[in-house]
Amino acid sequence: MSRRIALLVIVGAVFALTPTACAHAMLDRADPRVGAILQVAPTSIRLEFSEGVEAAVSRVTLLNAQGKAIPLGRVTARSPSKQVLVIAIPGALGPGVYHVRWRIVSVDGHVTVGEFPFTVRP
Ligand SMILES: [Cu+2]
Repeated sequence: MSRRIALLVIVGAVFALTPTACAHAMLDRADPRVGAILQVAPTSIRLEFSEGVEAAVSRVTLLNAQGKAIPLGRVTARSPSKQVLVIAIPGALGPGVYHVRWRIVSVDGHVTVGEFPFTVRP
């Protein structure tokens, strides 16, 4: 085997060992929707990810326009595939712009973060 072919074989083996199923958990769908303008204040946040996530170690925060955190319920996983997180909003949200910020750990142990706004209109 020539040296060049040996090198190609090694590179191929490294690619084969990289788990192709490891796509990081990205936000697929959200309720409230990303950028939504709502007439009625939401009472929960539902986040659907592209991969299963570990609810126990995932964080979701809701910030008002002043950057103050709104108290939320516990993060719970809702689907058998663990791709859906639901978080209750116990208090009534007044009119304004809010930001949902998430830091989640997918079942493969990788962390992804993101944020999106929604608006409550009176
Ligand atoms: Cu990953």
